[in-house]
Formats: sequence, C-alpha cells, structure tokens
Amino acid sequence: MKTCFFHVFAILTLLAGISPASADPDLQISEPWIREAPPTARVLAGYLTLLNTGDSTITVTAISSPDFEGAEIHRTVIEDGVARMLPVNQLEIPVSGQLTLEPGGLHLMLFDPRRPLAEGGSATLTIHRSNGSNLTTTAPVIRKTGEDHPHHHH
Ligand SMILES: [Cu+2]
Repeated sequence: MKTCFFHVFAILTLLAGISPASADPDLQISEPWIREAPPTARVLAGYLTLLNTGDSTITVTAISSPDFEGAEIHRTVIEDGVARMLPVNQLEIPVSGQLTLEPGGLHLMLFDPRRPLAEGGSATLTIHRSNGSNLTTTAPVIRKTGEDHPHHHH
C-alpha cells in the first residue's frame, strides 16, 4: 500500500504540471542541496533555506521528494553528549524571516532513493504549505566531507 500511495502521489505531481522550480509569491527557497552518500545508502540528508517574503507567517507541514520513497524533517539535538534526531511536524517562518536546514541542526531525511544519486545529479524537493500550496525546487547532490572539518588544500 505504501508503494501505491507514493506512485499515485508521483503521478498527481506530474499531472499538476509542476515545473522543477515552481514559484510562490511568499516563499523563496535558496541553496537546496543533498549530501552525496555511498551508492548503497538508504538514507540521505537534504538542506535548504526558506525565506518568507509575504506578509503572514508561513507554516510548512512537510517536505517530500518524488525521487525518494519517503522524507521527514528532523532536528538534531545533543542529549548527554549524544546527538539524536527528533522528527519535526512543522516549520514556521515568520514574516521577513528565514529558516535554514543545515548540517547539525534542522535537516531533511530522505529515505530509499528511487534511482542512483551521485554528485552531479539532482533530486526534486516539494515544500508543502499549510495553505495547501506546494513549491518545488531542484536540489543538486553535492559531495562534502565531515561537517565540522572542511577540507584544506595545501
Ligand atoms: Cu535525521
């Protein structure tokens, strides 16, 4: 049943004619990206920044992707020195505010890619608002090493 649901969802998305980067007058997406993972990885992490350019608070109820079997918004918290991830049910972006999903904080967990995703590729992300409108963006897959230890070239 789960597979069926996602199939129907993917078809509906296609029927709706949503282009890779649809527009929303109140919500802007910047710097979407997905961290490259080994080909056998069943979970990838995605990041982006959401900017509210409208005149009322924006509530994001979910972020999904037709390129994955499932997606969840998580928050990383440190408890007793151990990093844990907690599911986040919704995101609120205040007027003129922005919210960034980034390594070590809020992030998108993307489960079971439907096709190989390596650096140079990309996946579609769909942002679902509480007012029923959806916004899609294309997130490139980027290879990055340790989150806190960027590569230095000498
Ligand atoms: Cu997570």
